[in-house]
Amino acid sequence: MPFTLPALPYAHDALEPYIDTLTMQIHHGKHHQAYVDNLNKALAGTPNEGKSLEELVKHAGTISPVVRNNGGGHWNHSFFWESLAPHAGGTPAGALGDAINATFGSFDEFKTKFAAAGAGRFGSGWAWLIVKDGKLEISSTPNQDNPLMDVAETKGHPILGVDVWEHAYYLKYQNKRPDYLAAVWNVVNWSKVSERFASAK
Ligand code: MN3
Repeated sequence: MPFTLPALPYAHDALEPYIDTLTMQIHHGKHHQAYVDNLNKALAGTPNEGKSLEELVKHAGTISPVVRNNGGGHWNHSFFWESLAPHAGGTPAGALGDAINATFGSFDEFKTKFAAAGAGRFGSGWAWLIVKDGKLEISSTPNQDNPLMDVAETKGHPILGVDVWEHAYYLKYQNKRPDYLAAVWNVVNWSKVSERFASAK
């Protein structure tokens, strides 16, 4: 079964004014669609055809670069759309909020460190909040790699991922990646992230 583009879990304009409508339309409809199409094309007729996306991603080091990049792109974006929501943001509560405070000192400290990971990623990539050995950690990956990959510098279970490719923010924020990263906090779906935290532990 070929992979398909998942529907956005909200309207293209639902994350305004933090993430603009045109960016969402192009990001989901063109960029993510292209990862799906190129992944299907690269897998067709190969022994990896029919494998799950998780299986492909876990073995990123031994699959072809085109499958690694487009499989990672498909996994990362599917995860990203669900990490965001309209009328979201705020401060995470419950076990996740407690773990963030215990690990990073405070929610503000966490946000500063996460933003630094995103802003410090040279070129294109992702910033992540992961669970590693039961503990929270911030990491970043280049290109469309992610912390599930065998090739990741820091491996773990992602519970939040933020796309820092220019295509994620350039139309509205141009070169100001830190402004985009600051705005994203208004649309982080903390209930989804909490759910992932509970199952990753
Ligand atoms: Mn992207």
